[in-house]
Formats: sequence, C-alpha cells, structure tokens
Amino acid sequence: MKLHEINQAPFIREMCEATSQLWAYGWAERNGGNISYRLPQEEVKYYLDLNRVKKIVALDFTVKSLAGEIFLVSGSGKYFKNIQKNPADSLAIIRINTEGDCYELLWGLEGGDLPTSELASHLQCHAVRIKQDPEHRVILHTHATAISAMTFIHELDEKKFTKTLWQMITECLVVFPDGVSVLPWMVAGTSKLGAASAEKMQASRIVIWPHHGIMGAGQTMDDAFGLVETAEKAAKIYLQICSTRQEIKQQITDQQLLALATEFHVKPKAGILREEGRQDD
Ligand code: 2HA
Ligand code: ZN
Repeated sequence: MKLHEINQAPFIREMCEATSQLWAYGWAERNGGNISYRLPQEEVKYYLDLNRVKKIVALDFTVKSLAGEIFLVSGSGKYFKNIQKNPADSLAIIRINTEGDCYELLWGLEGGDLPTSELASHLQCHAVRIKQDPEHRVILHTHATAISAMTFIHELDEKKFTKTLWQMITECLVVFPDGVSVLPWMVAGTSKLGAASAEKMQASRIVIWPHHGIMGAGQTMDDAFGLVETAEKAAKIYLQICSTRQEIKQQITDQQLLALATEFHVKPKAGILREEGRQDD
C-alpha cells in the first residue's frame, strides 16, 4: 500500500494547531505542557508501516490494558511554539507492547529525543479514561495561568474548588458536571504523579496539579482543549473578582445550578450542591 504524507494526517495537523494555540494563550512557556492522542490503527496505517519499529524503550511502570494501543505524543523538552515547524522532530508515534511495559517508537523524534516527561501520567490516565469511556482519546496537560494562580489563594478541597468554578460561568456545570479533582503538590514527571492523576481520573476529566497546571481528558482534541479552556476561563473570572476586593453581591445559587443540570441532562458530581437548593451560607 502506498503511504500518504504523514504531515498531512488530520491527527498531526490537530496536534500542531493545539500546541500552537496553547503557546499563543501563554500556557506553554518554554517546553511546558504535553499532549497525547490515542490513534486507531485503521487511521495510522494510511501514513505509516506499522511493522517498522524504530526503537523499543522500557517504561518504569506497566499499563497492560493499553497493550497494542498507538499514541501520538509530544516530545520531552520540545517547545509547543515550535512543533508546527517540524512535527517529525517534536512529536512521536508510539505503540505499547503486548506486555504493557515498553513502548515501540514508530515515527518521529528524529533528533533522538524522548516522549514527554509526563508519559507516565498520560498513559495511566488513558488506561483509566478508556475504562470509563471507550471513545476517550486525548490527554492534554498545560500550564494554564489562572488555574495555577487560583491554587495559591483558593482552598484545595476539590469539592469547594469545583463549586467555585461552577459558579463562575453558567456553562461550567454543563461542560464538567464531573467536577475537577485536585492533587496535593507533587514532583513533576514521576510515575507517582501519574498514578495519583489516573486515580483521580476515575471520577473526573480534569485534574489540577497545584502550582503547576491542569490535565484534561477528552474524546477529541477539541473536547479536551475546550474542557481546559472552560475551567481556565472560570478561574480567570474568579481571580478578577478577587482582585477587585469587592464583596460578592449576587451569584448563581445551588438551586439555579440544579435547574441548569436538569435542563441539560447532566448529573452534577455528588456532594457539592445542596439538593434542597438552599442558598449558600
Ligand atoms: O515540561 O509540563 O510537567 C513539561 C511539563 C512537565
Ligand atoms: Zn507541566
């Protein structure tokens, strides 16, 4: 079969667009942020010979449930600003081996670099999200400014954090009814952070890493991107309110949020809204 030019593949173009936009937003300074995109074999086979493995590299964790899965991932140390200029140098297509303890490099990282330093988090989160939703495909990590800033002044209790975000923009509850999870501060790039993030992703598609950034999961690049954008916009409004040092005079009540959930057929994460719909204390 004649292979098509991979730089024209929709998944490469989407990755280039997303990384450029994240940089343009100011959330991807230097080499900050990383993305992984699960690709169906039927899609990749038009662009790559799947029998040609360039390199096999051991993982320091095992993700048996991802055996045979193919991912497009950003490379370690790569600047999102530059990915679109040379995708083959900045990105990688990897396949998890049958034991789930190695990845096979199929394409990319032509300068000999490694996949994202957060590969452990990405793969462990994918494993969890696929169990929750077979259509799941994207994990996106970025240094979203307002979310990070909010982790310095807001309590890190995830129910309170979720509620504050839901109250900032009417659509937040509709976009992330599963709320946000918040981890304690942890060392970046470790499989411990990966395991903790994955554990949180059982219950929500957004995991906040305090004083660092955000991780979002989605069925498509737009879905994951839109999720992160929405949480970030809400955090921005929160910070703007705080910076006015004015007392809040009115806000969306629990009852109104519940009415919204009914209208949009979403189930708000339990334990956050008062079912009887009384006003906040
Ligand atoms: O530098 O964002 O979390 C890449 C990162 C690490
Ligand atoms: Zn980061």
